[in-house]
Amino acid sequence: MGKRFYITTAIDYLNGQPHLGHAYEKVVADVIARARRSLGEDVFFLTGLDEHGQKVQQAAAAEGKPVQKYCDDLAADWKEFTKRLNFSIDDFVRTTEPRHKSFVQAILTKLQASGHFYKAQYEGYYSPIEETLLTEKERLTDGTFDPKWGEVIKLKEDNWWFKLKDEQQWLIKHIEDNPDFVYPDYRRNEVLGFLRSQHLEDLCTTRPISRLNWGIPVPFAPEFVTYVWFDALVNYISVPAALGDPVVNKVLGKSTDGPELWPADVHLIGKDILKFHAVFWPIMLKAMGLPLPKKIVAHGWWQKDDQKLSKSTGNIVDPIAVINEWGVDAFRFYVVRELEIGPDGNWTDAGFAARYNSELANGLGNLVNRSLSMLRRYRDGKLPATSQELAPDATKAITETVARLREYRLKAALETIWALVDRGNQYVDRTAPFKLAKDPAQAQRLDEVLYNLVEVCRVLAALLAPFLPETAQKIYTQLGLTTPPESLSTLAWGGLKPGHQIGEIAPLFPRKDNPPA
Ligand code: ME8
Repeated sequence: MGKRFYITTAIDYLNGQPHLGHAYEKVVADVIARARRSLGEDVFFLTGLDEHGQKVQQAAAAEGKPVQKYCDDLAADWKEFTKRLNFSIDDFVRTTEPRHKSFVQAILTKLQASGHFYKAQYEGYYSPIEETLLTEKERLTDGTFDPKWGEVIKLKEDNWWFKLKDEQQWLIKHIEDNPDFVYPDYRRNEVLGFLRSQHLEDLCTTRPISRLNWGIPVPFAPEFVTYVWFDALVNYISVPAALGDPVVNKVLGKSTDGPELWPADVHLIGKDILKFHAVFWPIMLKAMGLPLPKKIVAHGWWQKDDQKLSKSTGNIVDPIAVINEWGVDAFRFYVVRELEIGPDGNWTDAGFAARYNSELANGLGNLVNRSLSMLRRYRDGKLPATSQELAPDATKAITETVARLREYRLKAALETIWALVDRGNQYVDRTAPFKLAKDPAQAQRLDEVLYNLVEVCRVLAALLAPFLPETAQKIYTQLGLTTPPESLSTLAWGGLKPGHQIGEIAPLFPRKDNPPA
Protein backbone atom coordinates (compact mmCIF):
# COMPACT_ATOMS: atom_id res chain seq x y z
CA MET A 1 0.00 0.00 0.00
CA GLY A 2 1.31 3.47 -0.88
CA LYS A 3 1.12 6.82 0.81
CA ARG A 4 -2.37 7.67 2.04
CA PHE A 5 -4.06 11.05 1.75
CA TYR A 6 -3.65 12.26 5.33
CA ILE A 7 -5.91 15.05 6.55
CA THR A 8 -5.96 16.49 10.06
CA THR A 9 -7.93 19.15 11.92
CA ALA A 10 -6.93 21.25 14.89
CA ILE A 11 -7.41 19.32 18.11
CA ASP A 12 -9.88 21.20 20.29
CA TYR A 13 -9.35 22.37 23.85
CA LEU A 14 -11.35 20.23 26.18
CA ASN A 15 -12.77 23.01 28.33
CA GLY A 16 -16.42 22.86 27.35
CA GLN A 17 -18.82 21.42 24.79
CA PRO A 18 -18.16 21.69 21.03
CA HIS A 19 -19.40 24.93 19.50
CA LEU A 20 -20.18 26.12 15.98
CA GLY A 21 -16.54 26.91 15.18
CA HIS A 22 -15.38 23.43 16.17
CA ALA A 23 -18.22 21.80 14.26
CA TYR A 24 -17.59 23.90 11.15
CA GLU A 25 -13.92 23.00 10.92
CA LYS A 26 -14.62 19.30 11.22
CA VAL A 27 -17.47 19.42 8.67
CA VAL A 28 -15.09 21.04 6.18
CA ALA A 29 -12.45 18.39 6.88
CA ASP A 30 -15.04 15.63 6.53
CA VAL A 31 -16.24 16.96 3.17
CA ILE A 32 -12.64 17.02 1.91
CA ALA A 33 -11.98 13.52 3.29
CA ARG A 34 -15.14 12.05 1.76
CA ALA A 35 -14.52 13.81 -1.54
CA ARG A 36 -10.98 12.43 -1.76
CA ARG A 37 -12.20 8.92 -0.98
CA SER A 38 -14.83 9.29 -3.65
CA LEU A 39 -12.09 10.37 -6.06
CA GLY A 40 -10.29 7.13 -5.39
CA GLU A 41 -7.74 8.11 -2.76
CA ASP A 42 -6.96 6.08 0.32
CA VAL A 43 -7.76 8.69 2.97
CA PHE A 44 -6.81 8.86 6.62
CA PHE A 45 -8.75 11.51 8.56
CA LEU A 46 -7.58 12.42 12.06
CA THR A 47 -9.16 14.70 14.64
CA GLY A 48 -9.12 14.79 18.42
CA LEU A 49 -8.68 16.70 21.63
CA ASP A 50 -6.06 18.92 23.21
CA GLU A 51 -6.39 18.01 26.86
CA HIS A 52 -3.42 19.62 28.60
CA GLY A 53 -2.84 23.14 29.87
CA GLN A 54 -4.15 25.59 32.35
CA LYS A 55 -7.57 26.14 30.78
CA VAL A 56 -8.41 22.45 31.06
CA GLN A 57 -6.99 22.27 34.57
CA GLN A 58 -9.11 25.26 35.60
CA ALA A 59 -12.25 23.91 33.96
CA ALA A 60 -11.80 20.64 35.87
CA ALA A 61 -11.26 22.54 39.12
CA ALA A 62 -14.43 24.56 38.49
CA GLU A 63 -16.35 21.28 38.29
CA GLY A 64 -14.56 19.89 41.33
CA LYS A 65 -13.29 16.86 39.41
CA PRO A 66 -9.83 15.30 39.13
CA VAL A 67 -8.47 16.52 35.80
CA GLN A 68 -8.18 13.12 34.14
CA LYS A 69 -11.72 12.21 35.19
CA TYR A 70 -12.98 15.55 33.88
CA CYS A 71 -11.24 14.88 30.55
CA ASP A 72 -12.51 11.31 30.28
CA ASP A 73 -16.12 12.34 30.94
CA LEU A 74 -16.07 15.23 28.50
CA ALA A 75 -14.10 13.39 25.82
CA ALA A 76 -16.95 10.88 25.65
CA ASP A 77 -19.30 13.75 24.67
CA TRP A 78 -16.90 14.93 21.97
CA LYS A 79 -16.55 11.46 20.52
CA GLU A 80 -20.32 11.17 20.44
CA PHE A 81 -20.38 14.54 18.68
CA THR A 82 -18.21 13.19 15.84
CA LYS A 83 -20.84 10.48 15.34
CA ARG A 84 -23.80 12.88 15.44
CA LEU A 85 -22.15 15.01 12.75
CA ASN A 86 -21.39 11.94 10.69
CA PHE A 87 -17.64 12.55 10.52
CA SER A 88 -15.84 9.79 8.67
CA ILE A 89 -12.81 9.85 10.95
CA ASP A 90 -10.20 7.12 10.96
CA ASP A 91 -8.80 7.91 14.39
CA PHE A 92 -9.48 10.22 17.31
CA VAL A 93 -6.50 11.35 19.32
CA ARG A 94 -6.49 12.52 22.92
CA THR A 95 -3.27 14.12 24.09
CA THR A 96 -3.58 12.38 27.47
CA GLU A 97 -3.30 8.97 25.80
CA PRO A 98 -0.13 6.99 26.53
CA ARG A 99 0.53 6.49 22.79
CA HIS A 100 0.74 10.26 22.37
CA LYS A 101 2.62 11.09 25.57
CA SER A 102 5.33 8.49 25.06
CA PHE A 103 5.95 9.73 21.53
CA VAL A 104 6.19 13.35 22.67
CA GLN A 105 8.76 12.32 25.26
CA ALA A 106 10.77 10.38 22.71
CA ILE A 107 10.85 13.40 20.39
CA LEU A 108 11.88 15.73 23.22
CA THR A 109 14.71 13.37 24.11
CA LYS A 110 15.88 13.23 20.51
CA LEU A 111 15.81 17.01 20.05
CA GLN A 112 17.59 17.58 23.35
CA ALA A 113 20.34 15.18 22.27
CA SER A 114 20.77 17.07 19.02
CA GLY A 115 21.07 20.42 20.80
CA HIS A 116 17.75 22.06 19.94
CA PHE A 117 16.82 23.06 23.49
CA TYR A 118 18.47 25.21 26.12
CA LYS A 119 17.46 26.33 29.58
CA ALA A 120 17.21 30.03 30.38
CA GLN A 121 15.53 32.35 32.77
CA TYR A 122 12.56 34.33 31.59
CA GLU A 123 11.86 37.63 33.25
CA GLY A 124 8.93 39.54 31.85
CA TYR A 125 5.18 39.55 31.40
CA TYR A 126 2.73 36.71 31.22
CA SER A 127 -0.94 36.42 30.28
CA PRO A 128 -2.56 33.69 32.41
CA ILE A 129 -5.77 33.53 30.38
CA GLU A 130 -3.92 33.06 27.11
CA GLU A 131 -1.12 31.08 28.80
CA THR A 132 1.40 33.14 26.86
CA LEU A 133 4.65 34.88 27.67
CA LEU A 134 4.48 38.44 26.35
CA THR A 135 7.33 40.39 24.84
CA GLU A 136 7.85 44.09 24.29
CA LYS A 137 6.29 43.62 20.85
CA GLU A 138 2.93 42.95 22.43
CA ARG A 139 2.94 46.25 24.29
CA LEU A 140 0.73 49.01 22.95
CA THR A 141 2.19 52.47 22.35
CA ASP A 142 0.88 53.66 25.73
CA GLY A 143 2.81 50.89 27.48
CA THR A 144 -0.23 48.75 28.34
CA PHE A 145 -1.22 45.40 26.85
CA ASP A 146 -4.23 44.67 24.65
CA PRO A 147 -7.29 43.68 26.76
CA LYS A 148 -7.36 40.31 24.94
CA TRP A 149 -4.44 39.24 27.17
CA GLY A 150 -6.56 39.79 30.32
CA GLU A 151 -4.73 40.57 33.51
CA VAL A 152 -0.99 40.59 32.71
CA ILE A 153 1.38 39.55 35.48
CA LYS A 154 5.14 39.82 35.96
CA LEU A 155 6.99 36.56 35.92
CA LYS A 156 10.52 35.37 36.57
CA GLU A 157 11.21 31.69 36.02
CA ASP A 158 13.48 29.13 34.38
CA ASN A 159 12.22 27.35 31.27
CA TRP A 160 13.39 25.26 28.35
CA TRP A 161 13.54 27.02 25.02
CA PHE A 162 13.47 25.68 21.48
CA LYS A 163 15.79 27.42 19.04
CA LEU A 164 14.02 29.27 16.26
CA LYS A 165 16.22 32.29 15.70
CA ASP A 166 18.27 30.94 12.81
CA GLU A 167 15.44 29.22 10.97
CA GLN A 168 13.77 32.11 9.26
CA GLN A 169 15.45 32.22 5.86
CA TRP A 170 14.92 28.65 4.73
CA LEU A 171 11.27 28.82 5.80
CA ILE A 172 10.69 32.00 3.78
CA LYS A 173 12.26 30.27 0.79
CA HIS A 174 10.16 27.15 1.32
CA ILE A 175 6.95 29.17 1.33
CA GLU A 176 8.05 31.20 -1.67
CA ASP A 177 9.00 28.06 -3.61
CA ASN A 178 5.79 26.23 -2.68
CA PRO A 179 2.86 28.50 -3.47
CA ASP A 180 0.45 25.74 -2.40
CA PHE A 181 1.89 25.43 1.09
CA VAL A 182 -0.64 27.81 2.66
CA TYR A 183 -4.19 28.24 1.40
CA PRO A 184 -5.86 30.67 0.77
CA ASP A 185 -3.31 32.96 -0.87
CA TYR A 186 -3.93 35.91 1.37
CA ARG A 187 -3.10 33.80 4.42
CA ARG A 188 0.14 32.75 2.73
CA ASN A 189 0.98 36.41 2.20
CA GLU A 190 0.22 37.05 5.84
CA VAL A 191 2.73 34.40 6.92
CA LEU A 192 5.37 35.67 4.49
CA GLY A 193 4.77 39.25 5.65
CA PHE A 194 5.27 38.19 9.24
CA LEU A 195 8.43 36.21 8.49
CA ARG A 196 9.97 38.97 6.41
CA SER A 197 9.25 41.78 8.85
CA GLN A 198 10.01 40.26 12.26
CA HIS A 199 12.83 38.33 13.87
CA LEU A 200 11.70 35.02 15.30
CA GLU A 201 12.18 34.69 19.05
CA ASP A 202 13.06 31.30 20.50
CA LEU A 203 10.06 29.37 21.72
CA CYS A 204 9.33 28.66 25.36
CA THR A 205 8.26 25.03 25.43
CA THR A 206 7.86 24.22 29.11
CA ARG A 207 6.23 25.29 32.35
CA PRO A 208 7.64 24.54 35.79
CA ILE A 209 5.41 21.96 37.48
CA SER A 210 5.16 24.31 40.46
CA ARG A 211 2.97 26.52 38.25
CA LEU A 212 1.35 24.04 35.87
CA ASN A 213 1.43 20.31 36.21
CA TRP A 214 -1.21 19.28 33.68
CA GLY A 215 1.19 18.62 30.83
CA ILE A 216 3.65 16.00 29.66
CA PRO A 217 6.71 15.57 31.92
CA VAL A 218 9.94 16.60 30.17
CA PRO A 219 12.13 13.47 30.24
CA PHE A 220 15.44 15.33 30.67
CA ALA A 221 14.07 17.88 33.18
CA PRO A 222 11.38 16.30 35.36
CA GLU A 223 10.60 19.52 37.19
CA PHE A 224 9.02 20.78 33.95
CA VAL A 225 6.10 19.80 31.77
CA THR A 226 5.59 20.57 28.10
CA TYR A 227 2.29 21.46 26.49
CA VAL A 228 0.97 23.31 23.42
CA TRP A 229 3.82 23.29 20.86
CA PHE A 230 5.54 20.05 21.72
CA ASP A 231 2.32 18.47 22.85
CA ALA A 232 -0.65 19.50 20.70
CA LEU A 233 1.12 19.95 17.36
CA VAL A 234 2.91 16.64 17.77
CA ASN A 235 -0.43 14.77 17.62
CA TYR A 236 -0.14 14.98 13.84
CA ILE A 237 2.83 12.60 13.98
CA SER A 238 2.28 10.72 17.25
CA VAL A 239 -0.76 8.92 15.84
CA PRO A 240 1.03 7.88 12.62
CA ALA A 241 3.95 6.69 14.78
CA ALA A 242 1.65 4.63 16.98
CA LEU A 243 0.09 3.06 13.89
CA GLY A 244 3.52 2.16 12.53
CA ASP A 245 4.17 4.91 9.95
CA PRO A 246 7.68 4.09 8.63
CA VAL A 247 8.66 7.71 7.88
CA VAL A 248 7.88 9.00 11.37
CA ASN A 249 9.29 6.00 13.21
CA LYS A 250 12.56 6.16 11.28
CA VAL A 251 13.49 9.40 13.07
CA LEU A 252 13.33 7.46 16.32
CA GLY A 253 15.50 4.74 14.84
CA LYS A 254 12.62 2.29 14.51
CA SER A 255 11.71 0.30 11.45
CA THR A 256 7.96 -0.25 11.05
CA ASP A 257 5.68 -1.08 8.15
CA GLY A 258 2.32 0.43 9.13
CA PRO A 259 0.29 2.84 7.02
CA GLU A 260 2.28 5.55 5.23
CA LEU A 261 0.68 8.78 6.42
CA TRP A 262 3.34 11.40 6.92
CA PRO A 263 3.72 14.04 5.50
CA ALA A 264 0.17 15.26 5.98
CA ASP A 265 -1.57 16.30 2.79
CA VAL A 266 -3.74 18.85 4.58
CA HIS A 267 -3.67 20.44 8.02
CA LEU A 268 -7.04 22.18 8.30
CA ILE A 269 -7.03 24.87 11.00
CA GLY A 270 -8.59 28.20 11.97
CA LYS A 271 -6.91 31.48 11.05
CA ASP A 272 -5.93 32.19 14.68
CA ILE A 273 -3.47 29.30 14.84
CA LEU A 274 -1.90 29.79 11.42
CA LYS A 275 1.43 31.06 12.75
CA PHE A 276 1.86 27.98 14.94
CA HIS A 277 1.21 25.69 11.98
CA ALA A 278 2.99 27.59 9.21
CA VAL A 279 5.99 28.84 11.20
CA PHE A 280 6.71 26.92 14.41
CA TRP A 281 5.56 23.48 13.25
CA PRO A 282 7.70 23.38 10.07
CA ILE A 283 10.75 24.40 12.10
CA MET A 284 10.02 21.70 14.67
CA LEU A 285 9.64 19.12 11.90
CA LYS A 286 12.88 20.12 10.24
CA ALA A 287 14.67 19.79 13.55
CA MET A 288 13.27 16.27 13.86
CA GLY A 289 14.38 15.42 10.33
CA LEU A 290 10.84 15.01 9.01
CA PRO A 291 9.35 16.35 5.78
CA LEU A 292 6.97 19.30 6.04
CA PRO A 293 3.21 18.97 5.54
CA LYS A 294 2.09 19.55 1.98
CA LYS A 295 -0.61 22.07 2.71
CA ILE A 296 -2.00 24.19 5.51
CA VAL A 297 -5.57 25.29 4.91
CA ALA A 298 -6.78 28.12 7.17
CA HIS A 299 -10.48 28.81 7.51
CA GLY A 300 -12.22 31.90 8.85
CA TRP A 301 -14.17 32.38 12.05
CA TRP A 302 -17.90 32.31 12.66
CA GLN A 303 -19.85 34.91 14.52
CA LYS A 304 -23.54 34.86 15.35
CA ASP A 305 -25.67 37.91 14.62
CA ASP A 306 -22.48 39.88 13.96
CA GLN A 307 -21.17 39.24 17.48
CA LYS A 308 -18.34 37.04 18.67
CA LEU A 309 -19.43 33.57 19.81
CA SER A 310 -19.30 33.66 23.57
CA LYS A 311 -20.48 31.33 26.27
CA SER A 312 -20.57 34.13 28.82
CA THR A 313 -22.89 36.38 26.78
CA GLY A 314 -24.93 33.40 25.60
CA ASN A 315 -24.21 34.25 21.96
CA ILE A 316 -23.76 30.67 20.86
CA VAL A 317 -25.01 28.20 18.29
CA ASP A 318 -25.38 24.71 19.73
CA PRO A 319 -24.77 22.39 16.77
CA ILE A 320 -26.58 19.51 18.48
CA ALA A 321 -29.71 21.58 19.07
CA VAL A 322 -29.69 22.61 15.40
CA ILE A 323 -29.27 19.01 14.29
CA ASN A 324 -32.08 17.84 16.55
CA GLU A 325 -34.37 20.42 15.02
CA TRP A 326 -33.30 20.41 11.36
CA GLY A 327 -31.26 17.26 10.73
CA VAL A 328 -27.52 16.75 10.44
CA ASP A 329 -27.32 17.39 6.72
CA ALA A 330 -29.12 20.73 7.02
CA PHE A 331 -26.37 21.84 9.44
CA ARG A 332 -23.57 20.51 7.26
CA PHE A 333 -25.13 22.14 4.21
CA TYR A 334 -25.57 25.58 5.75
CA VAL A 335 -22.03 25.99 7.08
CA VAL A 336 -20.37 24.93 3.85
CA ARG A 337 -22.84 26.68 1.52
CA GLU A 338 -22.58 29.93 3.45
CA LEU A 339 -18.84 30.23 3.66
CA GLU A 340 -15.92 29.52 1.35
CA ILE A 341 -12.76 28.39 3.22
CA GLY A 342 -11.02 31.62 4.23
CA PRO A 343 -13.34 34.51 5.05
CA ASP A 344 -15.27 34.93 8.29
CA GLY A 345 -18.92 33.97 8.48
CA ASN A 346 -22.00 35.18 10.27
CA TRP A 347 -24.66 32.74 11.47
CA THR A 348 -28.23 33.99 11.65
CA ASP A 349 -31.17 31.74 12.48
CA ALA A 350 -33.23 33.47 9.78
CA GLY A 351 -30.49 32.88 7.19
CA PHE A 352 -30.33 29.24 8.16
CA ALA A 353 -34.11 28.78 7.85
CA ALA A 354 -34.14 30.62 4.53
CA ARG A 355 -31.48 28.38 2.99
CA TYR A 356 -33.18 25.29 4.38
CA ASN A 357 -36.51 26.19 2.85
CA SER A 358 -35.33 27.53 -0.48
CA GLU A 359 -32.38 25.29 -1.31
CA LEU A 360 -33.01 22.05 0.56
CA ALA A 361 -36.82 21.81 0.80
CA ASN A 362 -37.96 23.66 -2.34
CA GLY A 363 -34.81 22.97 -4.35
CA LEU A 364 -33.31 19.52 -3.87
CA GLY A 365 -36.12 17.91 -1.85
CA ASN A 366 -38.81 19.03 -4.23
CA LEU A 367 -36.90 17.89 -7.32
CA VAL A 368 -36.27 14.40 -5.97
CA ASN A 369 -39.76 14.02 -4.58
CA ARG A 370 -41.64 15.08 -7.66
CA SER A 371 -39.34 13.24 -10.07
CA LEU A 372 -39.74 9.93 -8.27
CA SER A 373 -43.44 10.48 -7.59
CA MET A 374 -44.14 11.07 -11.27
CA LEU A 375 -42.18 7.98 -12.27
CA ARG A 376 -44.28 5.98 -9.80
CA ARG A 377 -47.56 7.55 -10.90
CA TYR A 378 -47.05 7.40 -14.67
CA ARG A 379 -44.79 4.35 -15.10
CA ASP A 380 -45.34 2.26 -11.95
CA GLY A 381 -41.90 3.28 -10.72
CA LYS A 382 -40.09 1.58 -13.62
CA LEU A 383 -37.34 3.38 -15.54
CA PRO A 384 -38.04 3.92 -19.25
CA ALA A 385 -35.37 3.81 -21.96
CA THR A 386 -32.19 5.81 -21.47
CA SER A 387 -32.28 9.39 -22.72
CA GLN A 388 -29.49 11.95 -23.07
CA GLU A 389 -31.28 15.28 -22.86
CA LEU A 390 -29.82 16.41 -19.51
CA ALA A 391 -26.57 14.51 -19.96
CA PRO A 392 -24.55 17.62 -20.95
CA ASP A 393 -25.77 19.51 -17.86
CA ALA A 394 -24.97 16.58 -15.60
CA THR A 395 -21.53 16.04 -17.15
CA LYS A 396 -20.69 19.72 -16.74
CA ALA A 397 -21.79 19.57 -13.09
CA ILE A 398 -19.63 16.49 -12.47
CA THR A 399 -16.52 18.00 -14.06
CA GLU A 400 -16.92 21.33 -12.30
CA THR A 401 -17.72 19.85 -8.91
CA VAL A 402 -14.65 17.63 -9.02
CA ALA A 403 -12.47 20.60 -10.04
CA ARG A 404 -13.87 22.79 -7.22
CA LEU A 405 -13.38 20.02 -4.68
CA ARG A 406 -9.74 19.64 -5.71
CA GLU A 407 -9.28 23.40 -5.35
CA TYR A 408 -10.77 23.37 -1.79
CA ARG A 409 -13.60 25.61 -3.03
CA LEU A 410 -16.40 23.75 -1.32
CA LYS A 411 -18.97 26.55 -1.46
CA ALA A 412 -18.37 26.94 -5.19
CA ALA A 413 -18.80 23.17 -5.57
CA LEU A 414 -22.21 23.36 -3.88
CA GLU A 415 -23.19 26.25 -6.14
CA THR A 416 -22.31 24.10 -9.14
CA ILE A 417 -24.39 21.24 -7.79
CA TRP A 418 -27.32 23.58 -7.17
CA ALA A 419 -27.14 24.80 -10.74
CA LEU A 420 -28.03 21.21 -11.67
CA VAL A 421 -30.80 21.12 -9.04
CA ASP A 422 -32.25 24.30 -10.54
CA ARG A 423 -31.87 22.94 -14.06
CA GLY A 424 -33.83 19.85 -13.00
CA ASN A 425 -36.65 21.88 -11.47
CA GLN A 426 -36.85 24.17 -14.51
CA TYR A 427 -36.93 21.10 -16.73
CA VAL A 428 -40.02 19.86 -14.87
CA ASP A 429 -41.68 23.26 -15.28
CA ARG A 430 -40.82 23.51 -18.99
CA THR A 431 -41.65 19.96 -20.04
CA ALA A 432 -44.76 19.77 -17.82
CA PRO A 433 -44.88 15.97 -17.49
CA PHE A 434 -48.33 16.17 -15.84
CA LYS A 435 -49.66 17.57 -19.14
CA LEU A 436 -47.74 15.04 -21.24
CA ALA A 437 -49.30 12.27 -19.14
CA LYS A 438 -52.76 13.30 -20.26
CA ASP A 439 -51.93 12.85 -23.94
CA PRO A 440 -51.28 9.24 -25.08
CA ALA A 441 -49.53 10.57 -28.22
CA GLN A 442 -46.85 12.06 -25.94
CA ALA A 443 -45.99 8.78 -24.22
CA GLN A 444 -42.49 8.62 -25.64
CA ARG A 445 -41.75 12.22 -24.71
CA LEU A 446 -42.94 11.50 -21.18
CA ASP A 447 -40.59 8.49 -21.04
CA GLU A 448 -37.67 10.74 -21.98
CA VAL A 449 -38.54 13.40 -19.44
CA LEU A 450 -38.93 10.89 -16.64
CA TYR A 451 -35.64 9.15 -17.40
CA ASN A 452 -33.77 12.47 -17.44
CA LEU A 453 -35.28 13.59 -14.15
CA VAL A 454 -34.65 10.41 -12.25
CA GLU A 455 -31.11 10.04 -13.57
CA VAL A 456 -30.39 13.64 -12.57
CA CYS A 457 -31.44 12.69 -9.04
CA ARG A 458 -28.95 9.82 -9.07
CA VAL A 459 -26.12 12.06 -10.30
CA LEU A 460 -27.02 14.64 -7.67
CA ALA A 461 -26.89 12.04 -4.91
CA ALA A 462 -23.37 11.04 -5.94
CA LEU A 463 -22.21 14.68 -6.18
CA LEU A 464 -23.72 15.48 -2.80
CA ALA A 465 -22.40 12.43 -0.98
CA PRO A 466 -19.28 14.16 0.45
CA PHE A 467 -21.39 17.06 1.73
CA LEU A 468 -24.69 15.41 2.72
CA PRO A 469 -23.86 11.73 3.17
CA GLU A 470 -27.15 10.79 4.83
CA THR A 471 -29.27 12.53 2.20
CA ALA A 472 -27.25 11.04 -0.65
CA GLN A 473 -27.84 7.56 0.73
CA LYS A 474 -31.55 8.26 1.20
CA ILE A 475 -31.84 9.32 -2.43
CA TYR A 476 -30.10 6.15 -3.51
CA THR A 477 -32.43 4.04 -1.38
CA GLN A 478 -35.48 5.81 -2.79
CA LEU A 479 -34.09 5.14 -6.25
CA GLY A 480 -34.15 1.46 -5.35
CA LEU A 481 -30.36 1.21 -5.45
CA THR A 482 -28.75 -0.96 -2.82
CA THR A 483 -25.18 0.32 -3.23
CA PRO A 484 -23.61 3.46 -1.74
CA PRO A 485 -23.78 6.49 -4.07
CA GLU A 486 -21.45 6.11 -7.04
CA SER A 487 -17.87 7.38 -6.65
CA LEU A 488 -16.92 10.68 -8.22
CA SER A 489 -14.08 8.88 -9.97
CA THR A 490 -16.50 6.87 -12.13
CA LEU A 491 -19.65 8.98 -12.06
CA ALA A 492 -21.16 9.49 -15.51
CA TRP A 493 -24.58 9.88 -17.07
CA GLY A 494 -26.65 6.80 -17.71
CA GLY A 495 -26.12 4.72 -14.58
CA LEU A 496 -29.83 3.91 -14.21
CA LYS A 497 -30.87 1.10 -16.51
CA PRO A 498 -34.19 0.82 -18.34
CA GLY A 499 -36.62 -1.39 -16.44
CA HIS A 500 -35.02 -0.60 -13.06
CA GLN A 501 -37.62 -0.35 -10.30
CA ILE A 502 -37.35 2.51 -7.79
CA GLY A 503 -37.97 2.10 -4.05
CA GLU A 504 -40.14 3.79 -1.42
CA ILE A 505 -40.48 7.57 -1.74
CA ALA A 506 -40.31 9.89 1.28
CA PRO A 507 -39.73 13.65 1.63
CA LEU A 508 -36.04 14.50 2.21
CA PHE A 509 -36.41 17.95 3.76
CA PRO A 510 -39.94 18.66 4.98
CA ARG A 511 -40.71 22.36 4.59
CA LYS A 512 -40.73 24.31 7.82
CA ASP A 513 -42.83 27.40 7.40
CA ASN A 514 -42.68 28.50 11.00
CA PRO A 515 -39.15 27.93 12.18
CA PRO A 516 -38.64 28.47 15.90
CA ALA A 517 -37.75 32.07 16.73
O1 ME8 B 1 -6.78 26.35 19.22
N1 ME8 B 1 -15.19 29.93 14.14
O2 ME8 B 1 -8.15 24.79 20.25
P1 ME8 B 1 -9.56 25.57 20.20
C1 ME8 B 1 -14.46 29.04 13.43
N2 ME8 B 1 -6.14 23.32 20.93
N3 ME8 B 1 -13.49 28.28 13.97
C2 ME8 B 1 -13.24 28.43 15.27
C3 ME8 B 1 -13.96 29.34 16.08
C4 ME8 B 1 -14.98 30.12 15.45
N4 ME8 B 1 -15.71 30.99 16.10
N5 ME8 B 1 -13.47 29.23 17.34
C5 ME8 B 1 -12.48 28.30 17.31
C6 ME8 B 1 -6.97 25.29 19.81
N6 ME8 B 1 -12.34 27.83 16.07
C7 ME8 B 1 -5.79 24.36 20.02
C8 ME8 B 1 -5.37 23.81 18.68
S1 ME8 B 1 -3.92 22.24 17.10
C9 ME8 B 1 -2.52 21.37 17.20
C10 ME8 B 1 -4.17 22.91 18.68
C11 ME8 B 1 -11.35 26.84 15.60
O3 ME8 B 1 -10.53 24.63 20.83
C12 ME8 B 1 -9.92 27.32 15.87
O4 ME8 B 1 -9.53 28.23 14.87
O5 ME8 B 1 -9.42 26.94 20.75
C13 ME8 B 1 -9.16 26.02 15.84
O6 ME8 B 1 -8.78 25.68 14.53
C14 ME8 B 1 -10.19 25.00 16.38
O7 ME8 B 1 -11.48 25.64 16.32
C15 ME8 B 1 -9.91 24.59 17.80
O8 ME8 B 1 -9.88 25.72 18.65
